[in-house]
Amino acid sequence: MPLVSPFRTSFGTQTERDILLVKAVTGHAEGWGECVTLPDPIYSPEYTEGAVDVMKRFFIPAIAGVRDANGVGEALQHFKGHRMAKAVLEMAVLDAELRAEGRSFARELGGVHETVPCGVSVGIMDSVPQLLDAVGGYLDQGYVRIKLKIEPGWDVDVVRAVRERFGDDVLLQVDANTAYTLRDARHLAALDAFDLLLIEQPLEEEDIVGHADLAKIVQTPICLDESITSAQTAAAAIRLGATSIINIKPGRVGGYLEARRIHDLAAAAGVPVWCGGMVESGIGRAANIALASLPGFTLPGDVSASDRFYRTDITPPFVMEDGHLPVPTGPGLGVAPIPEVLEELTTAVEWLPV
Ligand code: SMG
Ligand code: MG
Repeated sequence: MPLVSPFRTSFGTQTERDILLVKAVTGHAEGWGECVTLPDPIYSPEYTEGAVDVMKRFFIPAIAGVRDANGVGEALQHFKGHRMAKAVLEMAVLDAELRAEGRSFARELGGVHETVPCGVSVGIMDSVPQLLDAVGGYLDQGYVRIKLKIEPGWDVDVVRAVRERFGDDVLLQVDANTAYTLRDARHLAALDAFDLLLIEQPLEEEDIVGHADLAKIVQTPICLDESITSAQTAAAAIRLGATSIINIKPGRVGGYLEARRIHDLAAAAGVPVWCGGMVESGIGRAANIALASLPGFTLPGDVSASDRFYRTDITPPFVMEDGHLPVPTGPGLGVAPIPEVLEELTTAVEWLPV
């Protein structure tokens, strides 16, 4: 799926999204899952062809006979890692299960809101004026929170320019996607002047202690993304003082059920969470919106309208109203791919009987 404009982060530029969808066909219903891997292992160690391989070779045979989505997690637990691949299988089975029972994702997960506020993630650009135009455009559309991607050379001055142009009331945060080291601590502390909601994942994924050290130097709250791969790592990061806010991405943590566990433990620890995004199509977006409707999601997520990334979505598009998106209420995800659109975009199909 072509993106409406290039999306640049500290780890690369995307101009299109190559999406792996999984359709689970049970005796009772069909369910959809969207895998959030990228084609290359540059955001996480996983990558799309690797996810396909591990699913075919190990995961799909292992889930033969499971009764429900909980069973998927249990059947795959003894396999290490590959959480995005696990997540998409669980998601597709959960969708099928919920559709058969007439329950929505939001209801199943414990959602409490009918709409969720929309934040938008704004990529690194060629120039500051270009970025200011983009941010202005998103604010005009009604986005209630802006996230700026940063990297060395595109950080303090850029944030200052956005504050100067749009004022102090805009909810603003930054995401480094691991682009810094502890040696940059003083430099990152210069961001404290701009009243940011948070700095997302400044240091390497595995550097939990480094984030705890950084949190003592920088006043802006540290929010981990890449580092949080499970409820266990979330609990450890909170306990060590490495993160005071958590970005929950269901794919990264192995699925929506683990995402809910992180939500629950964060709430118990008084740690706010928000829902991250992986440039999902309407399938993944629907489930993310449902997750974002849980009570502990007290900050706007990277939950944007379909047209933030796609001119044509594969589901009926999610359209923002007043800075919010409606939480789907229909059975399961509440949306499914539009057959003709899906067919036109499909490059390969494989049917794997379990
Ligand atoms: O879906 O709105 C979105 C993208 C949000 O910035 C976003 N995601 O590190 O949080 C992140 C990045 C990863 C993007 S990789 C596709
Ligand atoms: Mg991030």
